[in-house]
Amino acid sequence: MVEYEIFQIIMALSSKTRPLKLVIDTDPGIDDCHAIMMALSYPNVEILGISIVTGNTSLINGIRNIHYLLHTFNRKDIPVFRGAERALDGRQKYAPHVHGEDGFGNVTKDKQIDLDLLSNEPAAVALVRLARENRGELVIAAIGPLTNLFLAHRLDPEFSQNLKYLYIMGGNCTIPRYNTLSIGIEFNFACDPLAASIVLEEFQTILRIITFELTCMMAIPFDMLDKEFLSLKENPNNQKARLFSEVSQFLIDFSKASPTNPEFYIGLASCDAVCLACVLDESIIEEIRHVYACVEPFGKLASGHMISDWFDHFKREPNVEIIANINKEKFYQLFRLCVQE
Ligand SMILES: [Ca+2]
Repeated sequence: MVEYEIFQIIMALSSKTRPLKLVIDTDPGIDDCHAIMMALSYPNVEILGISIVTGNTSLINGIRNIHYLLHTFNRKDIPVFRGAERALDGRQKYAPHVHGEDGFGNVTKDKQIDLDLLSNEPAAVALVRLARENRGELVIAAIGPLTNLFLAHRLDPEFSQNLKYLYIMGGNCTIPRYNTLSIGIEFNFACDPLAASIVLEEFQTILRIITFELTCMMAIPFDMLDKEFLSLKENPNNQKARLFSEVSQFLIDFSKASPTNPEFYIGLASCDAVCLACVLDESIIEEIRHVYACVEPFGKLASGHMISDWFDHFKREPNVEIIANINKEKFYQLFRLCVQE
């Protein structure tokens, strides 16, 4: 309780400092929903736009989902930008088994949703413009495949230099201590390996990478989820808790039923929420590894695999900051924002 009170004081203090200028680039699936709910609930952040990319679900589903979320929060001030409908190689790789047919746990698929926040400006153009308008200040949280970021970079070679940070939820981790957990290829990088490869190779800004394995280490235990999150939906005034509960159930069921990797599925791994937690409150980061990393762009078996050169075999300057550990208790405190009134 004392810890929580301190957290509240810090939140109040942070609202007095200059707001974080943020754009979220997303493929709105269930963990994207958590991440964005957290950002919308954080006191000192100015969300300049949300750009949509194909990934967990189709582009149109993603656009519908984000409107459903923003309408629930009554946030008509945030523009939504339509991004890439396919990866650079033309593929569309969805994950309906994890996120439901609609990407939001089958909550939005039969609903009439007004797409009133959708801008005419294409996502890549908007990203370039917002980076120019907020030179040196804009932070982008990329929580889907990196297609839109690649396109912005090709439109404007100075795009990445204009950013303060690019946070990426993506990539696998092969730090020796995680070897037993590594799956080798992470979904976002697998969706558009070429875009991921170019972003890591060519971007000239601070790239902070939140790997899949780190997000699994931060899974919310199921008993905590029941007690502190899902039970709050019974309060008729808590619309956030109801949204959280209805959208999350599909992913919870998937996580509980997954027999493939019991080490991961001890709770709800909300990958994108871990990324946004680092964006919103850098103080939760406990360990950063500066390393040269690259992505296999075309491989027959391993396209999208991130290679982190821990032992300097390539003799290249570090180009990324891999977030190797964060404070779990602080992450849980930030995650609770998703359902707090
Ligand atoms: Ca995502």
